[in-house]
Amino acid sequence: RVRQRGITIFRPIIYGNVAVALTDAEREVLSSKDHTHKWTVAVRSAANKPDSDQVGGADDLSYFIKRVTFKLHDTYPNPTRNIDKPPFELTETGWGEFEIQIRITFVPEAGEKPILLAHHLKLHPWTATGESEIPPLDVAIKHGPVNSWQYDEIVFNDPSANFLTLLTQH
Ligand code: SLL
Repeated sequence: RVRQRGITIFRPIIYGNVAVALTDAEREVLSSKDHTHKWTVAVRSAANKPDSDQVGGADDLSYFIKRVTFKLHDTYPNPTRNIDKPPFELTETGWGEFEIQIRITFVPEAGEKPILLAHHLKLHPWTATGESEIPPLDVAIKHGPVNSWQYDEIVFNDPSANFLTLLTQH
């Protein structure tokens, strides 16, 4: 395949999680009564355009991303979760924070190896009580959703001609 020597192209992303503390009523209906939070981990486009979140819209990374794999803590059943279409996100419930391994697999035309990212799942508003202990649930519920996101750029060096065309057409 023909590589475009000397060309570097990148796509900005954000990855991370949002988490909310569950109320007693919400916990009641769960199969795992020890779960305290509902959270969503996601990889999204950081290209700031209107119409995001729409499949096929500006936030749709599927023109160059084929699959996002979220590897959860081993306490979860089937901890390796593959997401094969946008939005590249996963929602779960749980009780603890842990490191999520994120593997991004590109479309075959890219001829690029998958990349690995790591995200520390954040559930607790650690500063809400000004202490290093896990804030009590009532404090967490009052605090509202906890967000933890990182900006990054996926960099492609010497992309193939096909892939370069595909990237620049979006
Ligand atoms: C801790 N190192 O000890 C962390 C591990 C694991 C969290 C946290 C779900 C488990 C299930 C879950 O929240 N695991 O569904 O049984 O704090």
